[in-house]
Amino acid sequence: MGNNVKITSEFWGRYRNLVRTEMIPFQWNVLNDIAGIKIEKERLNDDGIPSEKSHAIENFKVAAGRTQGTHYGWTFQDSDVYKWLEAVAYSLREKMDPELEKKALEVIDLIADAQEEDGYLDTFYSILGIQYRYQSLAGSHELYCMGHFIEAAVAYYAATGNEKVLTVAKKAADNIDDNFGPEDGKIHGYDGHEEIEIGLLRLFHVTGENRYLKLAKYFLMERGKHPNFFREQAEKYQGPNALNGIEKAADTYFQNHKPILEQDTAEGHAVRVVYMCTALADLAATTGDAEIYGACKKLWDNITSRRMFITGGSGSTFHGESFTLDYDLPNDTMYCETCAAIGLIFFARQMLRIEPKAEYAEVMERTLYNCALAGMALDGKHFFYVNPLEVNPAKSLKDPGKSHVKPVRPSWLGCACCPPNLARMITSLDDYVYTISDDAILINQYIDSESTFEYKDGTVTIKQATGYPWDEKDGVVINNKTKSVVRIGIRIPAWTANATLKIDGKAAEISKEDGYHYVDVTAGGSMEIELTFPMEIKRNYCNPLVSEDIGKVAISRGPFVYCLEGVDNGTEINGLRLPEDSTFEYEYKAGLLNGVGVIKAKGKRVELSTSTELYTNSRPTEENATLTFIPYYAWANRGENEMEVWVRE
Ligand code: FUB
Ligand code: ZN
Repeated sequence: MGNNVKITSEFWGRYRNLVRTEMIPFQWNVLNDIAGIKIEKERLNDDGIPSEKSHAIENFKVAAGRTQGTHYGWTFQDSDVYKWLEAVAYSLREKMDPELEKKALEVIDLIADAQEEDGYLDTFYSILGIQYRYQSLAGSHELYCMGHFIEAAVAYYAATGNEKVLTVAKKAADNIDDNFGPEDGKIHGYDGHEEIEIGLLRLFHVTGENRYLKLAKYFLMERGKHPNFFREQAEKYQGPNALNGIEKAADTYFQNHKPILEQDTAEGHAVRVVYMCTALADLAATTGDAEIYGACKKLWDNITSRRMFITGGSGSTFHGESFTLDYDLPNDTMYCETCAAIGLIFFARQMLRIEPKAEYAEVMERTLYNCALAGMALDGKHFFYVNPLEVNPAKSLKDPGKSHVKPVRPSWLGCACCPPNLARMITSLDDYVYTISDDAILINQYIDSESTFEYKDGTVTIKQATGYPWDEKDGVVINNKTKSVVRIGIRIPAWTANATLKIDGKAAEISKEDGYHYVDVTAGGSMEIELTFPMEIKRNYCNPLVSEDIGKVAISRGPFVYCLEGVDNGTEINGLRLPEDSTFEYEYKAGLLNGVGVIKAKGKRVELSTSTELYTNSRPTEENATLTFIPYYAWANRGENEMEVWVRE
């Protein structure tokens, strides 16, 4: 039976249905080039972005010898298919759908047919020159793609018991193992984009095969020990263009500047960093290695306390889609790629396996309900790659430095890493609600759900009844059907100081241990917990070292960060101000944006000058205005308009 978390939440139910009924079929059509949509470049006027079509399934057909043709798209085009397959796996886990299963089985057959005899799997090189494989790892993404396939295969196998997909994954992993490692005759290197490490660890967890753990560790520990590795490969490389100039990127771009255990700050490409950290934390949790854990902790602290936007986004510049430096968090030129948010959620989940600290669950929540969810439109068919905290559509159109900051979500993007990543994240949300360890079961996320865990010598069921994320209560019923006392840690949200608790109907004092309140449920017994968490509307301020946010305030309620959007507040919204003493009114509007809590406050608006002069010596005057805030995730669903999270106070 295993562990089963059945999400019954209205909020998440809608999203998960949307992924199943709209997003997965839509993405399937896109991957097959039959969606009839326009694919947009993620940056305007960038000729290097392939955006005529996806061609992702066709690449496999060509590699499998089923059709004639050539490869089209990025070197990592295969990963779009793998992430789709992974999302299908979780979706089938939640609800069997024979038609979808049929499609998935066809895709698995196609992937198996595209796999080389020796296990190598990558359509780019299978089509364009297998003799050049593993020779341009800075940009080739071969191991990255196989890592995504392995993740999908493990998920599909776990959901359905399909042996074939796991066999293909093991063959691919074995090929990598045959070609990489410390032994003479093998390549002493690693992929330019971390991901294979995550896949190998997942394969280890499902097969128990030590070689995969060893290989994942090898890739992680080798990284940064050979900063010249990519350059040396690139100098010799004669194969098809897999590099696109990436080999000239700084070592930090690839987290290749020093060994991982010595890296104190998050450097370079943000998605790469958080994927690397996810694998590193999984390795630390799996092996109990304190030094590796220390490295995870340093990077976690640096990201979340110095380099993360209030929405949970990360990556401060589009140059290299990268981190920059501490406290550099520009609101309207940043990157905040959807995949980086998703990767941070992965990282948080692994950190929770290592130590029961609610800060990981808090960051997971912040990132999930804000940056990650903003990555998709409410229709499940439009997606952001970049998630800004401030947008002026005219500037995005005219300023090349802001052409990546789109005011409206495109249907699909030339680089399509984010949409299928969202699909697999949302369909696997059940894996993020709890952390199970021998010491305790942690309730990390308040999500209406019914769960059964095989635990110790029996089972434990936990039912959460909550109207979260809008409502301020979670009723938890625990049934301990084991012969031991079971410890449950319930996260007390950090965003309120006024939470209260009742246990079996009686008020109880909250005692926080690293953010969790622990209770012991007797063997064979049950317990009812009622947690109330008032969702005060909060004013959030940034450390003044973040120069962009000085004198500004961001509004939040519960897990949601709020924003002002032009459609509710008119144009030139930078001219709005929320004085320190204005009070808030909150109303849940069921008919707006699929149901959102709206916050209103009295504020001021700079009166636009009647003069056209650029500079004057008279201070602008202000008029009264009502400011209307909506949750950040729901912005850009009502046409093109301005938006800002940080508002002048
Ligand atoms: O390189 C593969 C993916 O494409 C990255 O994770 C994204 O940031 C995008 O660059
Ligand atoms: Zn992405």
